[in-house]
Amino acid sequence: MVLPRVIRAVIMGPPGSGKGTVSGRITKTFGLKHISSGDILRANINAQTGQRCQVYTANICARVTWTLEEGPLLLNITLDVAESCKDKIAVNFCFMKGGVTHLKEKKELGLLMKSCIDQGQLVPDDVMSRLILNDLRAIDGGSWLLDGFPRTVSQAEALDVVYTLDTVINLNVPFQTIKQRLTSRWTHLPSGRVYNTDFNPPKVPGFDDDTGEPLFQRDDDKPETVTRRLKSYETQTEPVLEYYRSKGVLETFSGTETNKIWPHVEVFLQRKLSSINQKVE
Ligand code: G5P
Ligand code: MG
Repeated sequence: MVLPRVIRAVIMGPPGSGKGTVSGRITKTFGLKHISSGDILRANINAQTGQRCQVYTANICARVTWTLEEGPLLLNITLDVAESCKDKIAVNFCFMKGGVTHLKEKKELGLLMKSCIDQGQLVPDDVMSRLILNDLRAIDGGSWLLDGFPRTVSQAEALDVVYTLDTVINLNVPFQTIKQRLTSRWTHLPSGRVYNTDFNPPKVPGFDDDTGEPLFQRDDDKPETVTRRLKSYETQTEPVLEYYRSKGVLETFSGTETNKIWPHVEVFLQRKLSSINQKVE
């Protein structure tokens, strides 16, 4: 389906409600770009802390003669190539004077994100908003579907300053259903593709269907962490639903099975797109 004009949408719902699964179907059917805050955080953690993927580091030091009063300047170039992201080799050039402060800060930010996620807590609003708004800027006018952001009223307000949303899809799935699902989830970290040993198992157990790369179980899917994530959803994210309801953009879909919820989401989005088209004509 060809998109008529830029569409900006958000998908919300408790942890494990199927946001990633439904987003995959929306992306396939309607061609919006899927931006998952959790996937972005996990990719940042991998890149910055070197965890969960092998990192080869080559330090090339070159002494450069400098004519300033302070004397010679040490030019330190660090090249990191993550084995699991061979097709997306990241090259960081850090020009440092007086130590490795910049790299150290990046690593500490990665550890902060990891520690929040592992404890089932939210990453601070300012870090999160900067991260996501940067990514949205990079899309440069294309249509997108935000999954997992905003998660607090403060994040919703930060998004509002820059973009007007066309719709907010809310997946309303009972907490009891969610707890069972998350313990059997397997994720392909580089792409964010999710599997479930009961609902949508991979063709080869433990490996991604498309790339054949290994799947991981998320650390935050432990039962006690899931309980904390659900609590934080109730206290910090549910007020965001009210925020969007009052703006008239919230559309809620309730149920316990994604396959039953999805056809309603699909029809809703088809109608939404054709009403936007009519307004454009
Ligand atoms: P994430 O990564 O955004 P959550 O907690 O919002 O994590 P999660 O866990 O990714 O959400 P989901 O995307 O809603 O869940 O659900 P999913 O992955 O599609 O489905 C869950 C499982 O159920 C899968 O195995 C799927 O196959 C299966 N499934 C789907 N439908 C069905 C069904 O009908 N039946 C069955 N049996 N199974 C099904 O965020 C992670 C952390 O990052 C931080 C926070 O610390 C957060 O906890 N974070 C942020 N912090 C601050 N601000 C933000 N904006 C942040 N965003 C992320
Ligand atoms: Mg998800």
